[in-house]
Amino acid sequence: MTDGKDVRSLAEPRAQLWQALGECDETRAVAVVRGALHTAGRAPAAAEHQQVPAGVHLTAQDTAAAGRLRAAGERVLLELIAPAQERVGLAWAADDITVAQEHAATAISERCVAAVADATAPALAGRSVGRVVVSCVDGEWHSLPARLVGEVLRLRGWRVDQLGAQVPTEHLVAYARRTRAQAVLLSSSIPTLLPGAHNAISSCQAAGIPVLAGGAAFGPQGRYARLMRAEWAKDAPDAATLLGRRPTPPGAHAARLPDLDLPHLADQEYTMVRRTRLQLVKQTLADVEEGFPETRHYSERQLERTVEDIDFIVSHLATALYVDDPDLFTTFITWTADILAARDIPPRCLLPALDSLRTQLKDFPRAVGILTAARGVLTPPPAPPG
Ligand code: B12
Repeated sequence: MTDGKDVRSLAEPRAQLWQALGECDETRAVAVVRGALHTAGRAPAAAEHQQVPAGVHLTAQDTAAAGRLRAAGERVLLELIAPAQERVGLAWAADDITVAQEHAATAISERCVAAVADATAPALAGRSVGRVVVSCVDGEWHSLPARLVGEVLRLRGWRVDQLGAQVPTEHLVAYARRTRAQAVLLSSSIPTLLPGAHNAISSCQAAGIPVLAGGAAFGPQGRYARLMRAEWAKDAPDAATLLGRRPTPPGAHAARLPDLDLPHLADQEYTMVRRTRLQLVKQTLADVEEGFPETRHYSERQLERTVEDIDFIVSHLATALYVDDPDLFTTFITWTADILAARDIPPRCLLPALDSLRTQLKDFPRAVGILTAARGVLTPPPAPPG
């Protein structure tokens, strides 16, 4: 990290990249990234006193220069491209950009990551401290976070096999075994995929392969990864440190049943909610139409969206039951309420759905507790007078 006075600060490229993403200008975005690499990769003395002429490339023959180029690549990935992507997410959530603009910006970010990989390739020659697989959980489309992590590890000397988005667990395990990977780095951004992540973790471990989990889905400080007995890293540098300690491969054994890590699953609440999901969604839609008469005039598309939203609510409820954490659901409801508010839809429209589910699941104490907590988030007590 640098302060504002550092001549190699990325503040200016950050603003330029954001502008290029907003204008969907891929050529400009890549030029900004290349320029930032060049600036960040300069030796401090050179950066302070000299102008390095454009077109002069640092090569791997110069060890110090190669080291600087790798460090610059890491900074550009984590301090320039990653924050831009996070800002894209915030802009979408605030309804400042459309889904199409968000897709376009992400495609450009992917191109920027590739530009860093190309530019830093000469600084890597001959170095490999080991081999790892980086993969998304089955069903996970957010491949860019995993890609960023993999690229940083590559810059730190690891040979990285990037498997990308939504990798079926059996294929992940087979691949990691075949390549004798020292670890699988598992990425997930969407909490509803946690049961699948758990399966991937225990299947890899059963095959004797250590797992390092990361990404927003694993919760604050990776609390759900730990629940599933995986190591967790908050970011790529953290992952590199953990990998450097050479995690001990677990002995090969049969994959664990989820209940072994999560004894609360014995109450069957998660299983029942998962199994009756379609019925729950159908009844909730009927109750929402009852409690929120505007929905009766919805177009087919609006109705489809409402069904998707209810399905997302039920899936998050099931996941909160899986990890036995009401916070997972209340965080999701707060997020949904913010998304709705930014689109001038009153968050209270979620209440009929929560109430319907609470009635349908009245015999499931953990589910009722979670839904009640979420209701409390949407209906905070009135502020005391004065
Ligand atoms: C781009 C994007 C997409 C793209 C993904 C394209 C791609 N190729 O990656 C598309 C359009 C496909 C998409 C789809 C969806 N998305 Co989206 N998406 C995003 C967005 C804007 C950027 C993701 C990103 O690249 N982030 C940048 C990286 C750098 O941040 P990061 O994820 O935190 O990763 C860092 C660390 O967490 C860590 N890390 C990550 N993985 C790992 C792994 C290991 C091993 C380690 C050590 C570390 C590590 O290192 C990373 C680098 O520093 C985010 C917003 C955001 N804030 O991230 C939303 C976001 C993640 N998406 C969201 C949602 C809801 C969805 C959809 C459900 C939308 C929908 N209704 O269809 C779908 C889900 C599809 C699915 N099944 O996966 C929400 C999730 C909210 C939530 N709590 O669930 C977010 C947060 C948007 C928002 N602002 O609300 N999305």
